[in-house]
This record gives sequence, C-alpha cells and structure tokens, in this order.
Amino acid sequence: IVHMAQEIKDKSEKDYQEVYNAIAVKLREEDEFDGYIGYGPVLTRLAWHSSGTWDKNNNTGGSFGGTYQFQKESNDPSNKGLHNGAEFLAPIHKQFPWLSHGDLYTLGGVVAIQELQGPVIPWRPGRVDLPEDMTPDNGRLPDAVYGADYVRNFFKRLDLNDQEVVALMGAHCLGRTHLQNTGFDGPWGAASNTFTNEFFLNLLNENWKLEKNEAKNMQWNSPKGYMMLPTDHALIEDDKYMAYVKLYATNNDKFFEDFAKAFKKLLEGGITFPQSTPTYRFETLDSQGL
Ligand code: CCH
Repeated sequence: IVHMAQEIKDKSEKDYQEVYNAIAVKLREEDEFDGYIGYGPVLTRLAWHSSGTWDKNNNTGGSFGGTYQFQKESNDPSNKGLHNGAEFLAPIHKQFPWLSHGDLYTLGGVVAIQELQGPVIPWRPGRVDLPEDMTPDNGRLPDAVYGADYVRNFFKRLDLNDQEVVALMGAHCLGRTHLQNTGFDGPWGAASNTFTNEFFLNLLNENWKLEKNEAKNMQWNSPKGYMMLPTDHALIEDDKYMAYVKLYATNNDKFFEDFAKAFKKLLEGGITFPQSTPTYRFETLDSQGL
C-alpha cells in the first residue's frame, strides 16, 4: 500500500501556523491539567501512539490515516489516558475542519514539544483520513516491562535504530506515569513540563532501586521520588544504548538535533510525500511575541 500525502490547495504555511497557535494558546490557558503539568506531555504521547502503530513490512497503521479517531484504536489498552489529549484537540478540529486527523494528532505533538522549550520539529502536512476498516489491530505499541532486546526488536518494525530509539526515549523528560492508566507510578524527573535532557542525566546519576509498586509492577525508583520503566532502565543495561545515553546527558544540543530528526521520522512512518510537499518549521508563541 502507498499512502501518498495530499496537498490542500488553498492552504499555506500561514494557515498551519494558525493551527499551531490555536493549539499553543489552549495549551498555555489550560495549565491546571494533571496537577499543573498541563496537556503538553499527553499530546506528545498521542502523537507518538498514533504513529507508533506503523508496520514497515506491509505499510499498515501509522499516523497517515488518523485512525486513532476510531474506537477500536482509542480503546486499545495501550492508549489509556490519551483520550485527554484527543478531547483537548477536538475543539481545534472544529475550528479547522480541513485538517485531517493524522495531521492534527502529529501537529499536536510538534506544538507540545516546541512550546515546552524543545527543538523545532520540521513537519510536513498531507495525511488523509482513512476509513474505519483500515484501523490497525490493538497490540502494536510497546510494553514497558521488558529489557533492551525487546526494545531494540520492537523499534525495528518502525525502522528506528539504536541512536534514534535512545533519542526518542528522551521524551520521557515530559509528564509522568499514572497508576490508573498503565500500572506505573510517578514522574521521570523534576521538570515534567519542560523539554530537556534531564531523562538521561537522571538515568546516569540517580540511585535506582527495582521495587514493586501498588499495582504489583516492577519499576525503578530513586530517593528523589523519580521513576524509570524497565524499558527506560534497559538503556543503561545495554552497552550500545548506554553510549547514546552518555552522549545525550552531556550534550543537550546533540540531543535536541537527534530528537528532532527521529521524532519527524516517527511521525512520517509509511507516508510518501510528493516532491512538492513543503516542510514547515513553526514559530513558537514566544518567538512571535505572543
Ligand atoms: Fe512513553 N510511556 N514509552 N514514549 N511517554 C508513558 C508515558 C509517556 C513507553 C511507555 C510509557 C516513548 C516510548 C515509550 C511519552 C513519550 C514517549 C507511560 C505512562 C508508559 C508506560 C503512561 C501513563 O501511565 O499515563 C514505552 C514502553 C516506550 C518504548 O519502549 C516515545 C518514543 C515517546 C515520544 C517520543 C510521554 C510524553 C509520556 C507522558 C504522558 C503523560 O501523560 O504524562
């Protein structure tokens, strides 16, 4: 199957920046969500989960069709809690009905990362809503209870290599785990709504202890009250992953550069973009003086 991005003839960069701004303003206004973390983390996770169903072997799933809008996908147990992100974006879609769901979900993640002071994520438009029967089956998103071999093998299906996987996992600087969503509990660090390389610093510098949480799942806890999933901690148990953890812990610019490339690739898995497709680099509210 080929999923060809389609240009919307009368829309230009200005229109997409307008959507960006609408999401960013709402993000700034509704700052009380989830104990004042805000919606940035959950929008980032929604962008990732709506893309992370892609299977490079048969080009099914992925962000193109926006199939997260259908219950089969939004009710995937792996997507618990993401309805908060979808409900946040619903009025944006009402305001800009010409935007496809795939473009909406991925753009939401781009806005979140940029507004939380992360890198500019170059983004291309043109995803097209697919019918409900093209919704991928549940079970394509990763399970947090495993180690490095599982993680490495999982991300092959998304065509992502060791360096890209470690960079992407740095998004766990944002937000937290919620017992009622996934059976894990707590934040990864101190600054849950600022995009930094803190995840890598904490992996290397905290005193981690493997403990059973209230839901009877094993997770790594530190005296400061931070946590790591088994799949996070796997990055310092594997030599190849560890090299990138050290690189990103000591070089935030390199982390930003590699994260931006890998996140763009994640959001574009399975999509063919015509040569004429523009690449947008959106301005943050801050940089527009808004
Ligand atoms: Fe993640 N993530 N993630 N993650 N994730 C969770 C939360 C966030 C895994 C498991 C979990 C990525 C990769 C992985 C975010 C971004 C990314 C949670 C807790 C689990 C469990 C959810 C809850 O309880 O609400 C696993 C396993 C992998 C890979 O092996 C990648 C890649 C990204 C983005 C680039 C973000 C952001 C959150 C915080 C969400 C929130 O609501 O605060």
